[in-house]
Amino acid sequence: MNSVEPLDHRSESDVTRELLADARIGLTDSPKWLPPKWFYDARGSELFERITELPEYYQTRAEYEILERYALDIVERTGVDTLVELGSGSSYKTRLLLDAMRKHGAPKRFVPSDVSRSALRGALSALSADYPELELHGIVGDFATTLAVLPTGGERMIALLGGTIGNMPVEQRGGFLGEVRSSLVRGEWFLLGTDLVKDPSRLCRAYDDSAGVTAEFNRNVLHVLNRELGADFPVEEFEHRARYEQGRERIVLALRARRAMRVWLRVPELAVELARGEEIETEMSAKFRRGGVEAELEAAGFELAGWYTDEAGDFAVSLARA
Ligand code: AVJ
Repeated sequence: MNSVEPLDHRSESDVTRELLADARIGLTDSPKWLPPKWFYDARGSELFERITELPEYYQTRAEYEILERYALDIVERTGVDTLVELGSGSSYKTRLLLDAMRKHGAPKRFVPSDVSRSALRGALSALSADYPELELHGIVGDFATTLAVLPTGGERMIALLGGTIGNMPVEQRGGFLGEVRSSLVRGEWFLLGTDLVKDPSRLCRAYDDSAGVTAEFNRNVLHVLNRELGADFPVEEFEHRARYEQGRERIVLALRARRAMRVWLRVPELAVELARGEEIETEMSAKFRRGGVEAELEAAGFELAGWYTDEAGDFAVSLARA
């Protein structure tokens, strides 16, 4: 029997403590920064879903196109019947993999995991209606939490789609990929979505859309801090910034204070001073090339078994064998 209630090993106070620790480290650093996983409360996850539909944000459509064309090939080559998705969100694109698994044989189990409980519940209830034969097992948590409680058994594949790996600083990616590799046994599979290096002006537009949805998404992290940590960020006094760092081939999102201010985080007391024009960096989104993805996968003990791109060459899905 499937449950739309995901497993949540975290207590509310664990989450608050972790957010506070992150805020303490990031907001006392120079430049100031916050980890992107805190964007995704219920509202942040909804705003992200709206981003995926924006005309400027090509990534989700490109990855959908890839999976539409190659999901069956991927499933046939791997023979997987158990899919674990990290950062699953709505799991909308993942349905293409589940559909291919149905065509090929039968999907046994799907394990979506996300930091947003509300996004995960929404995905689970839609999936349980449309895939009644599928064993569903949702996990609320970040990547580390999920990898630590990964179900065993079946022919498994771990998927990290949407280009989310680009959020990790390059120094962290090796460690993360190593953890994915060591949670799998030899011969199991990893499917990785990566946004590709392209014209910087298209990249900037994808992260600074004309409807202002990305700006709202970016500012949402301050609403999260205000609510969860009793902070008093004047959210509207922050300007959304998106720039492309050519040398590092990554987009950086930041929130820029329109005026000097002192912000209080009251659990426990922490005062943060911002100068007029000072930025808080809220997200990195690295862009990739085939050679780099292949080298990083190999360094972690994977073998690149498939490289799939959309027609325009905007996005890639890599199939890697442990
Ligand atoms: C969900 C991490 C893939 O980096 O493009 C979209 C998040 N941020 N617009 C990305 C995001 C601003 C997105 N990922």
